[in-house]
Amino acid sequence: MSHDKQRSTDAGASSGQPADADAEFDSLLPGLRRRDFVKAGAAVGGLGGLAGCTSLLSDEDVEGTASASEVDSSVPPGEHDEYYAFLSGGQSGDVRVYGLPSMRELARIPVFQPDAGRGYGHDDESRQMLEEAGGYTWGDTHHPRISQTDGDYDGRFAYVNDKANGRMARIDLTYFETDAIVDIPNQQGTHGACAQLPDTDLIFGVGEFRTPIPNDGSGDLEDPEEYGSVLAAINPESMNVEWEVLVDGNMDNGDGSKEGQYFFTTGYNSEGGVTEEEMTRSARDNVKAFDIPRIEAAVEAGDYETINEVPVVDGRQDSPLNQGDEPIVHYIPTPKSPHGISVTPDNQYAIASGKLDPTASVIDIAAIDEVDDPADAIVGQPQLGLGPLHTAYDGRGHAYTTLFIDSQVVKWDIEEAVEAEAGSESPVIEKIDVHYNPGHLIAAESYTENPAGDWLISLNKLSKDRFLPVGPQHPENDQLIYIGDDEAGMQLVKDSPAHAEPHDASICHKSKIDPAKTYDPEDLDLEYTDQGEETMERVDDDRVEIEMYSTRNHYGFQEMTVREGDTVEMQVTNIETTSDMLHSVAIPDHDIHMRVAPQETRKATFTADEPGVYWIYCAHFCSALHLEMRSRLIVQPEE
Ligand code: CUK
Ligand code: CUA
Repeated sequence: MSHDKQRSTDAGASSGQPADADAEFDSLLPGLRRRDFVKAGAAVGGLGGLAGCTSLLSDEDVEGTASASEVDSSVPPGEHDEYYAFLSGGQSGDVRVYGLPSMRELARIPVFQPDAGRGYGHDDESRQMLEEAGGYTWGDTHHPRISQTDGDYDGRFAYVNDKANGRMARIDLTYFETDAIVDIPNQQGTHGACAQLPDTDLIFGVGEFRTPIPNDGSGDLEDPEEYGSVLAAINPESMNVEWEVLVDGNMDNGDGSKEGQYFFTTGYNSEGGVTEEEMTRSARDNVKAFDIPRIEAAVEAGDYETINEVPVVDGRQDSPLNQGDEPIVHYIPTPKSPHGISVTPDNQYAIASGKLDPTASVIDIAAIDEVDDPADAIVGQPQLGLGPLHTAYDGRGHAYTTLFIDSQVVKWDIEEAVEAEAGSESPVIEKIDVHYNPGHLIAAESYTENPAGDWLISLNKLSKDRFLPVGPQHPENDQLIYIGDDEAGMQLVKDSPAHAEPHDASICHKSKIDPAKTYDPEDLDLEYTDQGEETMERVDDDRVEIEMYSTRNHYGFQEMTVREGDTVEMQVTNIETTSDMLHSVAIPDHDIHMRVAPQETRKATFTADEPGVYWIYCAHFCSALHLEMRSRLIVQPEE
């Protein structure tokens, strides 16, 4: 692979970007070099203080700098996209599915929040799942990751974290629906989420917030010295937490090495502080490299304490398990508060982005166990720009890193970063402006051993002036960038407004996912009720069980009569075999919208507590007689 550094200027100019970003920066802050600004900014509170960098320009002054790209990203009506992109929904608690490159939103999969559009949280099964997972009405999804086999996507499951309530969920990619949620003991703020590769043997939840462990009020709540955070290893089939490792400091993001040995996390607040000032006092933090086989050996040997029924292994720096030359957790010192971490497709390096430092740290994975001083495992530290957050790969030896403060994506050469002096800008190939302040970025199949190398999405936190104004809450802006042509450089292709608030994504080729067109009744626990098999039975003084079917354009019963105060268990099978022929059971004044897709059976239990007549109807527009698809629920008053 070769590149021409001169091109960085050319490519920048052709996309309308200032050729010399330094000069632009200097003109904004006369007399202050951008590097000095980093130091000054970090000293006064870091990212928070710097986040307004683009705000130095008023909204009116911010102009779209990239001209329309020549790259064809059109997907004609009726044709399919090449890729599925799974984006987290942040505080909306869902996972969105985009088609790429069209950026059309194909689905929203509710995960941690009820969603009437899919009847999620409206039938007994999903309601019970949400209830058992804590009963919260929202979650904060950040990192959706697709299961892999042999280092490639297998299209079976996606996993996603809930930062708000310390949970991990699994999405079944046959049906594109959430099928399991685990409430992780001893962990608050489950942030990073990733699998043990290459075969998804474990799912890791990275605990961000430090709390007393157990956090049940039994210890000293005031003393931060008593707080800790844990890495949780979850069985991907049972979704049980198998073990946890207690560490020093907060953890942030995570990624697994490609051959199963290590799991990496970034961290901040190695100081153990509780205020912003205390958390950013030290100039150094660390990346933790968890040695999974050694941790499992410690669990096997009984070297743990059981807390809330989970074996917790002590991985703090002063733990006996970390003395000697076979530590279970390597603490690799980096500049303060590294944020994103991702392993290169060839498994050579783990790259941690600096956040409060303008560099990324390139960790040589093979060296981790060889070096005496963990710091020596860092073999490259290219200077990338302001606020580097996350890094993705094209499989051609390039890394792409978001620069939150500079509002740019920087493309750089990994091997050149290893060869160059620490702090050198020479590995930088080019930068492209994004709009504005990007968090994650993700390249197609970047988390696998073979990235596709064509498309990249920059998940920008601010959209400012890019769209028609819709009030004070602006949409986020997911920008599509073409990275398939190293000669032409990165090309901005389109803007795509997004509901709050995607953080990370996984992009998978369509050939690797095989969604079902209808349900297989064998996959469901509830029994299928065919036409002619419908039953309505009073099983108790105050309990009625109904099993019926639905089809165009009626339900198994035209009317159902119960008594005030009855508990009604209503089970419905959609007996349609035609794909896309959905029905639903909407019950006015009972807060129920039960969706039934073709060959699906669902059940909802409710109390008929108000006498009267309720028109049950189908809310999915199914045919010309859709409005006539109704049934009377008659609730007779108590005598
Ligand atoms: S995090 Cu949000 S931009 Cu949760 Cu991976 Cu970095
Ligand atoms: Cu069935 Cu509308």
